[in-house]
Amino acid sequence: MKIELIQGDITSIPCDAIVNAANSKLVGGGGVDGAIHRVGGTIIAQQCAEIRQQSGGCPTGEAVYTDAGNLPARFVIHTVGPIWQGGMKNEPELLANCYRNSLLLADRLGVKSITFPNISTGVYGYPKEEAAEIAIRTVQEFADKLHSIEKVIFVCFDSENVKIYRALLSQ
Ligand code: AR6
Repeated sequence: MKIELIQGDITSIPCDAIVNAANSKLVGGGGVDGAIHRVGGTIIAQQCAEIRQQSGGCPTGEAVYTDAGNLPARFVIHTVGPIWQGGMKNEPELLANCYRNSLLLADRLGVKSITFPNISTGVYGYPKEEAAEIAIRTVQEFADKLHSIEKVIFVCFDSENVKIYRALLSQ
């Protein structure tokens, strides 16, 4: 399995599955979530509403999926990162769960390539360096347990995250 790093807008990068940093009600919002709903179109919100009706939404650390609408992908995997509250509220485990559960779900869907944003590092306030270490470590730990996934792409929007990921991935 290959790990790549790209700086840019996750909605413009073709892949099989795009991971969204959603909220637990799956109601859409700002940041990457807003961009994914805007570009993907209303089908994503419609399917999120169905999930909400069936199961109430998506708990922190879990992952669900919808179609990708007009995005250059087959699926959107919606995962919910933890809100940073100082680090003593299980945030590291919950953030690792986001990456783990998104990978497992994507693998079950037969996904070959998957793009991840820097979950929780925007509105949810997770420190970027710590979040990047968890993201990379969790993906690397799972590499040999996955069957269909051939490529994981970390998509960094801001230059601070790009620098952090570049340094960690070159170690
Ligand atoms: N492509 C890739 N990354 C992006 C994009 C984009 N188009 N736009 C922003 N980012 P955030 P969170 C980066 O706030 O912290 C939403 O309202 C951004 O630079 O999108 O998990 C949801 O509905 C940052 O590094 O997600 C939730 O309520 C990263 O994406 C809440 O925000 C995550 O920032 C989730 O907060």
